[in-house]
Amino acid sequence: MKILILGGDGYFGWPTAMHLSAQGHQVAVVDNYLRRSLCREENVEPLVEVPNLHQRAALWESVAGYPIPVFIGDLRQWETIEAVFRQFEPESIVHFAEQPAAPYSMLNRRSATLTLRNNLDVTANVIFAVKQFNPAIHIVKLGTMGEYGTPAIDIEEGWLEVEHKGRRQKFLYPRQAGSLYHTTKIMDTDLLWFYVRVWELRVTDLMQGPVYGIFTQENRIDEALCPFLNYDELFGTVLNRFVIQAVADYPMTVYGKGGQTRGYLNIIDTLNCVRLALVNSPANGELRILNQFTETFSVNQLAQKVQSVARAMGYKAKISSVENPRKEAEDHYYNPAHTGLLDLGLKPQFLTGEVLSEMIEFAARHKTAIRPEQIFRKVRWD
Ligand code: USQ
Repeated sequence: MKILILGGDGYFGWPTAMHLSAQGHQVAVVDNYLRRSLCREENVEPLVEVPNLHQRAALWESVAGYPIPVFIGDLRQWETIEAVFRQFEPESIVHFAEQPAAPYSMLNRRSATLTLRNNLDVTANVIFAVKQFNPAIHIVKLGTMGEYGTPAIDIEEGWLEVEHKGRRQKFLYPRQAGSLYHTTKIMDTDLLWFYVRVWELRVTDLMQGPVYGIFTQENRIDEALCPFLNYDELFGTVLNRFVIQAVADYPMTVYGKGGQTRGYLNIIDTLNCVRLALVNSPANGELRILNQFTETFSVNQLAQKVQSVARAMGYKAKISSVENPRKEAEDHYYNPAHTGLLDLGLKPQFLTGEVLSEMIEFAARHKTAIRPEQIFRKVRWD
């Protein structure tokens, strides 16, 4: 399959590109290095410097033998997306090309409008390009479990059958996000659903939970192939942050009561889920929604897991409760369905002590690069 990965430089983009090319697909990547430039602007660098896309593609071809063409450009510009579609002629698109961080979207007015414009403009351009160049293209779009929020009823997989005054209809499951970033993902879903109805596009929306991890099957050959590992408050996800904090002897920053519960997954499973979605595509005129996570944990449970493994490795691994800079429920019901990807064949990689100790070892190898001042800067939702 010819697969075009939008946002190919990111935490998921590059590992997905290697994974799909190693499975025999023809893969190309596009990126404008937005994530890198936002990190530089905000002075929050990933733990390890990552080579640029051209360098990573050359390294991957030299060690694994698979070429990955690289396009550098801004997908908000029609000329960019048009040129890439004409040259590569994709059969499937994996759309990761978004500003991915909730705290960044809540930083100030500029970061908010950048998030809105970037995320919606790129999604709209993808839709228009697919319609113009090949409406049979399967769009696999990265959404988020955060679209649903934390309702007091069970979360279904994308849709809810509603009975009202004796009549029934299926609707998109009610969504109420907890940040502007998450709200742009709701808007993406609405845009895609609209164009699925009017233009009969073929779309999978993957509602992913927070991801952790660094290693995949493909990047163990050379550390230069590993993805960004952000541990700062803006771009780092919670478990990756806790691992670095434990190694840096920085008390783990549990926000508020720590009862916030989410559906988590290993980065290896992100790649498996995207591949399974691609090889089992929906029909034209279908918006398929899959909840993409493997286990639910509260923030307290995550901190305790990191603490127990890190202590066995000789770290103090203290946990501290800090005032929650976000506006979110800290003690809530959470029971989301997630059978769709298991039915497609997903074999989950669970959060074991071994997975955690490997992450801790990686962080320890790069301990001198950890900058404690970027761990907590209190980006408040209010
Ligand atoms: N949290 C802490 N301490 C920290 C950092 C986070 O207690 O130091 C808490 C947060 O308040 C939140 C939970 O941990 O309740 C998860 O936070 P996170 O930063 O790992 O995840 P989030 O901001 O929700 O966003 C991440 C990704 C985003 C993805 C989302 C999936 O950055 O791209 O869409 O996870 S989900 O959370 O299911 O919406």
